[in-house]
Amino acid sequence: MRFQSTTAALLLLGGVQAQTTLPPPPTETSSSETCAINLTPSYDVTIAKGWTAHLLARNLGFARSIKLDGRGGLLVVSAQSGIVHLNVTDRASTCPYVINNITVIEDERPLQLNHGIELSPSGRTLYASSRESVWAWDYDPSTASVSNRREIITNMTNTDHVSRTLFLSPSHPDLLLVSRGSASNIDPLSIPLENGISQIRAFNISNLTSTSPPYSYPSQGLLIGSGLRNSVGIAEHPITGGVFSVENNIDQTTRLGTDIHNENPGEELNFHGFLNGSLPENRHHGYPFCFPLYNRTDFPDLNTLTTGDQFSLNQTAELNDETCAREYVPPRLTFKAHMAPLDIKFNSEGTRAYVSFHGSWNRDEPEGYKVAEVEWDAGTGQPVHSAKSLNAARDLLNTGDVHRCRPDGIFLRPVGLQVDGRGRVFVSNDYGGEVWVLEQTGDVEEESWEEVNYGGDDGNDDGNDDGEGNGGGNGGTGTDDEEPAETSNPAVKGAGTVRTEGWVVMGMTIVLSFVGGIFVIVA
Ligand SMILES: *[C@@H]1O[C@H](CO)[C@@H](O)[C@H](O)[C@H]1NC(C)=O
Ligand SMILES: *[C@@H]1O[C@H](CO)[C@@H](O)[C@H](O)[C@H]1NC(C)=O
Ligand SMILES: *[C@@H]1O[C@H](CO)[C@@H](O)[C@H](O)[C@H]1NC(C)=O
Ligand SMILES: *[C@@H]1O[C@H](CO)[C@@H](O)[C@H](O)[C@H]1NC(C)=O
Ligand SMILES: *[C@@H]1O[C@H](CO)[C@@H](O)[C@H](O)[C@H]1NC(C)=O
Ligand SMILES: *[C@@H]1O[C@H](CO)[C@@H](O)[C@H](O)[C@H]1NC(C)=O
Ligand SMILES: *[C@@H]1O[C@H](CO)[C@@H](O)[C@H](O)[C@H]1NC(C)=O
Ligand SMILES: *[C@@H]1O[C@H](CO)[C@@H](O)[C@H](O)[C@H]1NC(C)=O
Ligand SMILES: [Ca+2]
Ligand SMILES: [Ca+2]
Repeated sequence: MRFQSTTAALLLLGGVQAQTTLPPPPTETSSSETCAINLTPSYDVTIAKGWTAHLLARNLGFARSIKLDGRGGLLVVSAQSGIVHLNVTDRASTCPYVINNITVIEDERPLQLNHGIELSPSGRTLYASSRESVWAWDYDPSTASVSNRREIITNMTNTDHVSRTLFLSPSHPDLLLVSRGSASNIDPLSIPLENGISQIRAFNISNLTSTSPPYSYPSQGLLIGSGLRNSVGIAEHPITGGVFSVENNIDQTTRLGTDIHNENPGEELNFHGFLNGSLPENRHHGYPFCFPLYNRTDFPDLNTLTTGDQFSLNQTAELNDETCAREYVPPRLTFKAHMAPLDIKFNSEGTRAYVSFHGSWNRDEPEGYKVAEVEWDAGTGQPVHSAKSLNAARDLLNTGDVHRCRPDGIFLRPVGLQVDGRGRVFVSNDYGGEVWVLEQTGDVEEESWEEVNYGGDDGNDDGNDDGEGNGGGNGGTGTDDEEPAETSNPAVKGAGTVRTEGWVVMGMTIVLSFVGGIFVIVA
């Protein structure tokens, strides 16, 4: 097969990046055949070995967050059009399909729902959000209908980042967490905490009555985290109750006057403590002052910084890398720049989190456009990989060829995630107006993967990780990650395939590890 020699060369030259740019080996496996479901994707995807993927639904408009209602319904927020209920059932096999759909909420002013959705633990109260407000309804899952609309949180309007993610804590269901992003790339309005910008706040919804006035976001609620540019995904670890979020970092970045935007700063996974009263004293995560390093190559004034350390754009007496380290909470994990994480959900065992990466626009070589898994330690409730890891996110579902992710085509831009009782992962795709379902077929054991990082302070990494070159162009669409921009779905072009990806080259499994500044290939 023609991939083999190039693949081996990439591994030798490319170090860690080779792993994400390997062309998938062609295989016969197509989950749509296994499932006998006739929705064929219009673009190629690859799915990790041991998993299957199939397209569950399409024609969903700009599909953002999704929510299983516990009674067979999958609720989908479609920005600018409302909420749809997909009645999902299994055939004789475990293959889910949609029996019928019902429009639950037709969008209209003043709603303008654009991203967030939640359900109370009873499944009887539905929450959804717009740029300005959070709304609540009584919800009947047997008829997929709503009544008694009320506005419960307001005063959230700003430009630029307009999604307001909703997260109802399973361990503390009287608290609704709401994330609000910044009004610009580096937003000075986020500095005064009382502006309520670039924050996650929690609102007590248990004492709301039908006549309660809405909470005002900036001045009420409990501050869970600040200095969070745009933390679109929020999740709670199912065993320990630790709260985590994933953050979309700044674009067009310079440091000491040098352009560093392609590779830095990284995207963040932040840890917020526990809702049982054990929130950390310091809840400021750095924005708009400090940002985490991902890639050390050619980084100006690197000193001892390594992946996960937060740096400042300039070094002044008031604000410098030391201030960053001293004053602000660093991320728990850092991901490759501009992948745009939009959601995070745990499996029920707490051994793994799934993260949707919407995909980049602000880098020459496109990244993201995938669903990845991050390994967790169920007992400690923390990721297995250290904060220095370069490869904490492992690919699960990928766009076949990220270079083809252009505004004139339909492709995979994952947004919302849900995990059902069987451990299946539902994924929405706003640019395709679709929902995918991923399922681990059980023929691979849970395996952890060796962490790759820069090791000690040898300062000698550059020669090992620059084997890729910079082809490609702008893989993005000009609308960032997070932004539910208005979009018209372009025409479907051709049929795609689902291929299974395995790290099998010439019959050997390739494992990359990093030892003392040198990449070693272990077969
Ligand atoms: C909803 O059902 C109608 C038929 O009743 C169908 O035309 C439409 O494509 C369906 N929408 C989705 C998103 O499945
Ligand atoms: C979903 O489909 C099942 C089986 O046809 C039906 O009994 C149920 O009422 C449907 N649910 C909704 C909300 O339409
Ligand atoms: C929410 O408010 C109710 C009623 O005032 C109170 O009993 C409960 O402790 C509050 N929850 C939190 C997490 O503060
Ligand atoms: C609910 O209780 C919390 C305290 O737990 C309080 O801060 C909040 O204002 C109350 N909300 C309403 C609507 O009474
Ligand atoms: C919104 O905030 C303003 C002050 O910034 C305040 O005067 C107003 O009452 C708030 N609105 C609501 C509905 O709480
Ligand atoms: C909250 O939960 C964490 C994790 O279980 C625990 O370490 C902490 O002591 C708890 N805090 C309180 C105030 O109960
Ligand atoms: C950093 O310094 C440069 C040159 O002095 C200046 O143009 C730029 O505005 C500064 N950036 C920040 C974020 O302070
Ligand atoms: C770091 O950036 C260089 C290009 O400047 C690239 O070749 C290399 O693969 C990157 N390393 C990682 C770990 O992404
Ligand atoms: Ca940060
Ligand atoms: Ca970005």
